Amino acid sequence: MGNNLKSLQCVPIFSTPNRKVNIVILGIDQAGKTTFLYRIKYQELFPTIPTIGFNIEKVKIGDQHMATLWDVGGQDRLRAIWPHYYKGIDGIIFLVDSSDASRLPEAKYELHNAYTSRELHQVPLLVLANKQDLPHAMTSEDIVTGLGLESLPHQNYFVQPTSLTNGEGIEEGIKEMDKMLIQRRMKTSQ
Ligand SMILES: Nc1nc2c(ncn2[C@@H]2O[C@H](COP(=O)(O)OP(=O)(O)OP(=O)(O)O)[C@@H](O)[C@H]2O)c(=O)[nH]1
Ligand SMILES: [Mg+2]
Repeated sequence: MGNNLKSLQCVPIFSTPNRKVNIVILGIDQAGKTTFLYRIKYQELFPTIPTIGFNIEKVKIGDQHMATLWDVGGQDRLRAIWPHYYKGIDGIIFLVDSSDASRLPEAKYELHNAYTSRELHQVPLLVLANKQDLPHAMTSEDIVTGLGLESLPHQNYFVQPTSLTNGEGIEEGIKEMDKMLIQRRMKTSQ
């Protein structure tokens, strides 16, 4: 009996299976959504064409999460389809082209419009201030103000500067999403 107990104690405990989460990647056209999807899936930079419809990949996030990432087309005429991806969503990644201040109001409009859907409330939001490698890229603070993040219906967001071209900030952003997913789960299970 004693021996049996000892050997049981030595068995590694895989008590945290991968948790399945759904994450939708939003942002207006040219922000870098598809580039991001393939960058984190294959750790490579792939040439992209504008997305019509959606792309989908499964990616491990942190130690606990197996994420299904939905990358949807961001062209004006395709944005009406975004709400079809909100059901059962666990996280949002919103990309912005930080080098193009002229389109920030358009991005803000679409982000706030998305938040009129209640499914997105309380869901962690990771904003990627992308294209930091380009001249005059806006800072995280510019993006917080320009997107009006403080006036969203909830305050569970994080802004991460990234360059998908040179890979900067991607890992940090994913780590933050992982953290926010865990925090949300702990909060909802209380
Ligand atoms: N310089 C630079 N270019 C980038 C970066 N990320 C993406 N791009 C480029 O931006 C362009 C648009 O990228 P996509 O990933 O196709 O953009 P998207 O958001 O998926 O666009 P839609 O599918 O039309 O909604 C491509 O030419 C990318 O190579 C970046 O960090 N820096
Ligand atoms: Mg795309």
